Amino acid sequence: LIAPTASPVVAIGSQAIDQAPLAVKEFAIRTFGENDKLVLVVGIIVLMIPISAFIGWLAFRNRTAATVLIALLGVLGLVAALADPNASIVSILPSLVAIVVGVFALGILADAASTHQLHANAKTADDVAGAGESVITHEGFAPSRRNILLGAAAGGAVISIGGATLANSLINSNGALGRGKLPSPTEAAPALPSGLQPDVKGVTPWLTDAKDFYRVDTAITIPRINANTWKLTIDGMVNKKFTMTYKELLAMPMVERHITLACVSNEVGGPYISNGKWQGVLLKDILDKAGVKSGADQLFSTSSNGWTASTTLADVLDGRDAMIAVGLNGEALPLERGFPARMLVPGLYGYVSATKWLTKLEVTTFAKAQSYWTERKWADKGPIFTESRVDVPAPLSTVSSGKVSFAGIAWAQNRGISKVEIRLDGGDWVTTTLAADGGKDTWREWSAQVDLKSGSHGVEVRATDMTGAVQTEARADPFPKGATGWQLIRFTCS
Ligand SMILES: Nc1nc2c(c(=O)[nH]1)N[C@H]1C(S)=C(S)[C@@H](COP(=O)(O)O)O[C@H]1N2
Ligand SMILES: [Mo]
Repeated sequence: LIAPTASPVVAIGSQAIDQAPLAVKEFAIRTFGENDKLVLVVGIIVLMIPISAFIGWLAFRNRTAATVLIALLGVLGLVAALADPNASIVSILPSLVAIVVGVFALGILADAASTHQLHANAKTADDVAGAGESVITHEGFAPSRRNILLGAAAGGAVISIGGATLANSLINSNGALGRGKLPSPTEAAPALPSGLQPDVKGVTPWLTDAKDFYRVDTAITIPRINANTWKLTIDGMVNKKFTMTYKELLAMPMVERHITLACVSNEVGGPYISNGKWQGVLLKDILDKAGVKSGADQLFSTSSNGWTASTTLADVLDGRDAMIAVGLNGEALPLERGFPARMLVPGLYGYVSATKWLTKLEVTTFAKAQSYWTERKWADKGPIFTESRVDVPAPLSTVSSGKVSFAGIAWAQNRGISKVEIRLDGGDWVTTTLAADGGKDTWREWSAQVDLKSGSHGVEVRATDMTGAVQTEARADPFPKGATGWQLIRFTCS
């Protein structure tokens, strides 16, 4: 209730994420997708069960050692909570409370269990009074030692899960202080043409609902920032360092733009891409106010939870709509999207551009500063590759033979899509029909109809961007700079 992000489970989970070896992180993202953090928290709670059982067992043999172990577990949570960049003195409270409760609970449970044992022994010796106890337990009424332990385990699990759920709901509720209606943008988004989506059942909606947006970040608990006290600092290689408040940011000229955001961890054909209508202040306007000194080549952004990103400064200043976004689809940013402000640079993968819960911008050089993922060996620069995906038919589905409908999306943010082709069963490439163009920074939908006989088929897709470059066939994994290759899906015609 006092410091949800300092809950021992949450704090240890956050540290596990930041300290985990790259291979483990990749495995977690690949295997559990957007549930990776839920799996981690459940895993921590499950791991606590055998550890607690061991301490309970130890308590019968060496009460002091067991008490020290319980306290050490709490200290672990305390150290993890203090490692958070936003840690304050209240961050030690949840773990301190956990230590006190843990030590007392151990004492009470171990006493209860050993009293029972005493009675059991005494009974067999037929000398209950000699045990010096005033209450004589009766078989069937007295809790057995096993029941005490099971009860303790169940109670502990209920308390941890309940506590974690409560902490999480406090943190994730969309009520952040100062989150209200945004002023209208100075420059509204360009009017959209009709026909952005082909008329095919199962296509991806062109504009992604805020609640359906993909989410990728290292935050187990979503930062809950009070916009009334939030400040953005701009410093580093600038003529004039300054800080600005949320109110000051909203008072600057604001644009509204449709921009497709994509994650570098997306596999070919994967789901980590979404398209939104963003409202924000152009980064160029902010940097002009500060005056960038020559020699700088990196914009290093920091989030309230310590996460950082390295953005190529030239990309921010080359005229594209790189912005500090404060709104998504006509509303203030939802908390999980980075409220009160996040960065967005069309054409760059999120890990080098889309800092959520933004608190600081530092103009610097690549030689001087390394960010969260580049320290973990991902590429310094993350331009988005020209890519495409098949959404209809679904992989391994069965459709009726005859005229078969195909549809999907293609993207090359900051360049735009000029052509999408599909190829059936390794035959010739066929040009598809492009849906209307929503702008060079958004994905573009495509569709086609092909006559097919019954049996098993495979379809491949490839896009060409507005520079004329064709999507590369070369297969590459997401690490270290994004997956490439043509998607191939198999389906059956009945
Ligand atoms: N503070 C913070 N910002 C972050 C991240 C993060 O882990 N922490 N992840 C980045 C990555 S890798 C991506 S792909 C985008 C995803 O943005 P979304 O979750 O709003 O879709 O956010 C970026 N911004
Ligand atoms: Mo990402």
